[in-house]
Amino acid sequence: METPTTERKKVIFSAIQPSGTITLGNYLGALKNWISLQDEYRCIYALADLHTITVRQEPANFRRNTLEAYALLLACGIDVQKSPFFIQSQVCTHAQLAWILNCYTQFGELQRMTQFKDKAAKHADNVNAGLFTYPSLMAADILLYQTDLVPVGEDQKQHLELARNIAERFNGIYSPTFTVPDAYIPKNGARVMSLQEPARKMSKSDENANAYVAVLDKPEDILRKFKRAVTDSEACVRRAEGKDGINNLMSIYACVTGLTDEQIEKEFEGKGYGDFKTAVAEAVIEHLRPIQARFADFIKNKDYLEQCYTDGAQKALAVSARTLNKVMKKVGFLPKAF
Ligand code: ATP
Ligand code: LTN
Repeated sequence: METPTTERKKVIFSAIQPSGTITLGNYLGALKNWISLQDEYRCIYALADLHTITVRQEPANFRRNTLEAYALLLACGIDVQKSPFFIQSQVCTHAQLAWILNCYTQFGELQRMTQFKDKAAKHADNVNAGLFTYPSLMAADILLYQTDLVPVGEDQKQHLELARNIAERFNGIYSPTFTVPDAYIPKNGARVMSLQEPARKMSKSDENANAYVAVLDKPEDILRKFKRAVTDSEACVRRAEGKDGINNLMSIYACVTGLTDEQIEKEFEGKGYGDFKTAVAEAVIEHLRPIQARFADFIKNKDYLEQCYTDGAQKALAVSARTLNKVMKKVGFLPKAF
């Protein structure tokens, strides 16, 4: 009797911007999950560098950030043998489909995006059209790969909803063309908060470097940042409403040690915040140490990095060109004869 062995793995696509130094928030909230999904799913990952220029970048910095982010993600555990990992600007189908999708996206829909409103307020001197149409490019990224699931944090859910609407609209006008993607909300995802203002999320573009821990921060800087973390005056390590700082440190500690809240509360019973902060810092330092060591190796080997992102781009182009060709045919563009 035949056994069904070739069931299609679900496709996962996600991307991160090389807009600065990757933080513990990005790692615990997003990247750690990307790594663990690689066996069960067909994963495709990208650095969304076309998105990054919606905020002005200094060219040399931008180039360095992109290469470093690529090396760091490899160091975190993206396995390019399993998961194509590419740089968005090197795969021309993304900008091409984004233009087409712009013509199937309503002005009013884009106007409702909260990230646009936030970023427009933050960069009032440069509210460019790219910042406004950013969600159609993100929709193109996702839809080009017939993606089933998109692992993202809370902050990207609205953009994903728009991508679904665009896909459904296009499929409705023509015929089924795009898979309609779902958000993938990881079971053990973490929302890491700022160490200085624990009611706000940890963000790599925070002006205050004490508010975030970068994955590549030196051990002494990690220790100092945790020691300065804003907490409360109760001096009791327990999770409770209104204890944003301690709740955040407990979540970080739980994520890197695998302990439960009860186990953590027991471990620090009768101890002060000083001991707890040091323990969190040390656990984070140990967790990041092997990643930092692998990063140091990768970043020295530019030829290897180039080989990986070139291979990733070629694989991504082959898959995405199929979708783009279908779309162009359906819209009615005259086929190329070359
Ligand atoms: P920026 O400050 O430039 O907006 P960011 O640090 O918010 O950047 P993004 O590049 O927008 O990071 O996000 C990359 C991924 O990391 C996304 O999936 C996002 O949901 C996730 N992420 C970002 N910040 C956090 C956080 N503090 N906690 C958990 N996940 C996060
Ligand atoms: N907008 C995302 C990065 C991003 C993305 C994507 C995430 C660009 N394209 C496609 C998931 C799928 C961000 O800023 N975090």
